[in-house]
Amino acid sequence: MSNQTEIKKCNCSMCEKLCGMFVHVNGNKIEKIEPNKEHPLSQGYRCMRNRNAISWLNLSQQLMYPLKRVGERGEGKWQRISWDDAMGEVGQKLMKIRERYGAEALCEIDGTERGFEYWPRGRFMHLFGSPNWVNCVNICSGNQIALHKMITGDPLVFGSDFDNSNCTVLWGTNPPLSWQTWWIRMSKSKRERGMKLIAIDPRQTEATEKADLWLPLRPGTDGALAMGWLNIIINEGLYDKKFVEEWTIGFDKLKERVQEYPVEKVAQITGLKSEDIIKGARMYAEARPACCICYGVATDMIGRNATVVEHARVALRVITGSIDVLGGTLITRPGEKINGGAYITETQMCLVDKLSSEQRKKALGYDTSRITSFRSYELTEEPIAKMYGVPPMFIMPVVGHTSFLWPAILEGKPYPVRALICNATNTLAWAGPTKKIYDAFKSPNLELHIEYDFFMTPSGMLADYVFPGASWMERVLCSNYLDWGSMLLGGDQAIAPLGERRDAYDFWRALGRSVGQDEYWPWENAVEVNEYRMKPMGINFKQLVEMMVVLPSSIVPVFKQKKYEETGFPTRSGKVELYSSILEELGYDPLPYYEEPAESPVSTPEVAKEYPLILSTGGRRMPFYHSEWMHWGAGGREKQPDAVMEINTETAHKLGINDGDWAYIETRRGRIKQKAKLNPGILPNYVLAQASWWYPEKPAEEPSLGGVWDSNANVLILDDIDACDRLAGGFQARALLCKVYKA
Ligand SMILES: Nc1nc2c(c(=O)[nH]1)N[C@H]1C(S)=C(S)[C@@H](COP(=O)(O)OP(=O)(O)OC[C@H]3O[C@@H](n4cnc5c(=O)[nH]c(N)nc54)[C@H](O)[C@@H]3O)O[C@H]1N2
Ligand SMILES: Nc1nc2c(c(=O)[nH]1)N[C@H]1C(S)=C(S)[C@@H](COP(=O)(O)OP(=O)(O)OC[C@H]3O[C@@H](n4cnc5c(=O)[nH]c(N)nc54)[C@H](O)[C@@H]3O)O[C@H]1N2
Ligand code: SF4
Ligand SMILES: [Mo]
Repeated sequence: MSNQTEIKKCNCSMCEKLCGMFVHVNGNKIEKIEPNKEHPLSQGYRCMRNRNAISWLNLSQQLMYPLKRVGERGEGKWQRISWDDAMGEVGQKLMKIRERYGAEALCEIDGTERGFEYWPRGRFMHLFGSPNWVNCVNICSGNQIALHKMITGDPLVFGSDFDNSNCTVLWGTNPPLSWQTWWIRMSKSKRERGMKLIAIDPRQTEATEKADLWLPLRPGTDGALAMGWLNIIINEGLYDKKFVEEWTIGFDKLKERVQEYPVEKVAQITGLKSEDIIKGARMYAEARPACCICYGVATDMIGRNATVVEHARVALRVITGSIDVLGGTLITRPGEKINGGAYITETQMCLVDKLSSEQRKKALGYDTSRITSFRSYELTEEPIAKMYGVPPMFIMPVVGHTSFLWPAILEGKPYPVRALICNATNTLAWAGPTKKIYDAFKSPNLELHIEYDFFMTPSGMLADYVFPGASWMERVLCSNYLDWGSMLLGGDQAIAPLGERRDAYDFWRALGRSVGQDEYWPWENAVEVNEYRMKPMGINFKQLVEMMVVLPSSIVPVFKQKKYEETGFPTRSGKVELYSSILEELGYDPLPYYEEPAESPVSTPEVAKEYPLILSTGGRRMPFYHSEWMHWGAGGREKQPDAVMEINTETAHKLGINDGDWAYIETRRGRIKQKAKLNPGILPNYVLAQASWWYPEKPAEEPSLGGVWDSNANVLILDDIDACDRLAGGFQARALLCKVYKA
């Protein structure tokens, strides 16, 4: 067999799109990778990251075996250790910590849901007894999902149907660089069907250039714009009266609320022209019901008002009757039967019920960021479970927030956190402010810090143990997109893991067994457990890989629209709650509203005197993926060696900065250096910096820590609890105040 090339059907997970690939394998070597044109989701798409996948896998910096720290944290001294020995030591420490401080003293951190499966982590944590998962999703879509579930019962966030839409709104997103597969579909709809495109972004991009209408608003004022659109659509009678009457509650109260946002006031807040605001509202509503608002991450990071913006946008979707219809926002429901049986969902695999109500209440941020707490999960759970027959998606809506974690480690408040397991996430790069995290990672109070990654990252440099992960080429995939809907996606493993790398199932199973959870991890490997999950559908893993994606009868052969006409909505009232009874019960405003960011030219004019520019961090660039692709030799740094910030051409010239110059960006929290890219189409007082930047070629020890202080925009962000998203706790990383000067 060894000299024969085999072609494996796999899914790339170098980002969350999971594009289908054919991987040509000889022995345990990958010869080439080709995009799979027959894959129903990606249809032959591949990006630059995937084109460089083989060189990426061959990077000498890929971790091959577990490492244990021997010097001080950050000294860069490591020794190789076997998985068994390392897990044995870790298990002992975890059990001691639990005995002394309680199970909640362990916190798990994770990032973009790499591999698109969360149940092994949930299962481990719930069996261990800790409610503390901290995750980037409360600044990235998880907050929106939690909110949607309260208002409509369904996680609408990724359901935009660009293929049939007549008007798509890009609200704080630039899909040509972030969601290329969506952008291809949008561009096709525009070209072939004349779909209208509206882009809401303070910066000119490829997307705003293609748009029929571009609204360059002042960063952070999105909530005011959304309230203004609601005002116009309601007062001009452009909404779907029948749907509103039959399927919503609270419309009259919403109507009253939006009167506080006349267009002139909104124009004044956002800096947009009244006629453009009106034009946008009409363009969107007149396309109903085939109109959709695409997911964008920008507003999730504006702090205080973040999730409330989405509350207003849900209302925009609802009053136009554009949910659960083609061209609007599609709803698919987990737990639906495929081949006569439903597979076991992630939430079911998580064993949420094993976590006592007493432990649930201890979750960090339980009383503060209440929509992403167990309390709100429980309030939404019953009607959803009743309708679907399975509990709702778990992970996204129930996450702790970083702002509460660092004090728990440093000061033991509200209780001590003594151990961290960081799963596929480079916390020192994605979260902030970097100094706070650094202090927590260095603290003697932190008795155990584990990282599980492909590489030694700046976060790993401060850990006690670093475990090597298997990449998409070295593991299988079985995902239903985190319990989003009822589709199931399967992909093969191309090669056996290199060195001693392990997939997530093996990693979490080993951890579970190290603390006595053996009976809950009976499956030997990921394929076995996937077959267990699929058994009710009557197919095995090999068949799933052959089929690539299995869809339930409601989406095949045609998407079944307006399912609510038969079932109602899975909310407590059975209707869409424009006036949210759950938000009210949680002590929040049941209706959407606008609030200025904690730091802005309006709320802190005295700060603006010294820091006159508005800073957003994190605009996506290819091929970078958060803190990934910084290694030379993988095809990223060759293309763009340094971090880039975009600034208005005239503004830059006034500051004596030319294109390509190094410039400092400074906020009240600190300063970093990035290279200026002049853009004549960006608002004159607005700067967009790349986030999560580090330099793998710099020393992997203190004080450099892979250059994590030099250009990483998370040095600059704001995470005072009062500045964070009131509903979900996300920190403020966009619409901050800064100054820029030549380096
Ligand atoms: N200032 C600012 N901060 C931001 C953002 C912003 O726009 N501005 N964006 C936020 C958003 S939207 C997100 S989603 C987060 C992203 O946050 P994260 O997803 O945590 O991203 P990274 O910091 O790059 O860390 C990912 C790490 O996981 C490793 N990895 C990748 N895949 C796998 C895998 O399959 N297995 C294992 N074991 N390891 C893997 C990578 O090598 C990398 O070191 O960042 C957030 N932070
Ligand atoms: N290449 C690449 N692709 C990615 C990722 C990656 O790291 N690299 N990350 C993935 C992930 S996890 C996510 S969440 C998505 C995010 O991808 P997108 O949603 O496209 O988000 P960004 O590119 O960060 O920002 C989009 C735009 O928001 C604008 N913006 C900044 N502040 C504001 C504001 O206050 N209001 C408004 N309306 N706009 C503002 C910026 O100018 C920018 O053009 O990308 C995914 N795709
Ligand atoms: S990295 Fe590129 S090819 Fe891979 S899943 Fe993402 S978009 Fe698709
Ligand atoms: Mo994200």
